[in-house]
Amino acid sequence: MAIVLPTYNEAPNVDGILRELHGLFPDAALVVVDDNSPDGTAKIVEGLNQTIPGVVLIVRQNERGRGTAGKAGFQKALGLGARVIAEMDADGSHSPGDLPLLVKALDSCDVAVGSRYTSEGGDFRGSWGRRSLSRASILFVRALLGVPVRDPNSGFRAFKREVLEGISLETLKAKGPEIVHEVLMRAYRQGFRIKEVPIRFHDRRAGTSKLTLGQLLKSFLFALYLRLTTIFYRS
Ligand SMILES: Nc1nc2c(ncn2[C@@H]2O[C@H](COP(=O)(O)OP(=O)(O)O)[C@@H](O)[C@H]2O)c(=O)[nH]1
Ligand SMILES: [Mg+2]
Repeated sequence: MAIVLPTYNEAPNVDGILRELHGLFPDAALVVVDDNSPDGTAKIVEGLNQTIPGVVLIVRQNERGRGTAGKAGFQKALGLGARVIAEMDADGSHSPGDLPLLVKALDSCDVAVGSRYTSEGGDFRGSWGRRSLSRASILFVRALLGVPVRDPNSGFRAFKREVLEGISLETLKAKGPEIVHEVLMRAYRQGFRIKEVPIRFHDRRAGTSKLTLGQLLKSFLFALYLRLTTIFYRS
């Protein structure tokens, strides 16, 4: 198993997350993809190599983006031979404790999506504005993508290896966080079985979000683009 964690300025958070993950999955490779964060995230991860042998660090010097970082992590995980590959944020929003359920769900599906909008899951962030923005954006994204999941924005997911091998990672277009939509849509259209698993989504432990309004708008446009490509593809 491999767990992919894209990081940008997660120095205060990354150590705790990696230790928790190692405690839960001692044999897993923990693939951190850092875009040369100015706050020294990579140095901290490097230091952890001593105590957690499964830590694999990729530092990208000249590239920046949640999307391309996630893709690089997936490719590394496949190269390591992992049968199950998970992805999650490294800021504490995603709880390592929710991951065992996601992995277990793969017994009866190919992609397990960690979902806030399930009866036992939830969005526990303090800001009403952020919770509402997520709810609103999801209505829009869900309608465009046409994928029957309640939380298509989720970046907390587990995949069987075959899924990542089957969706042509090298041709993914998304550079930023909108990659979660592109991967989900490709998996769905390839006929892979998708299930949702409850997760409890929290405020990041420390630091600030890298999601900008511009990025949010870009992800709407990108969802629209994804929709158009499917219409074009069908005709
Ligand atoms: N490598 C890399 N990771 C990123 C980048 N932007 C965000 N991330 C990571 O992706 C995860 C989610 O980003 P975050 O800023 O928390 O976005 P939010 O949860 O939507 O507010 C975190 O682990 C970030 O460190 C980036 O440009 N490069
Ligand atoms: Mg976050």
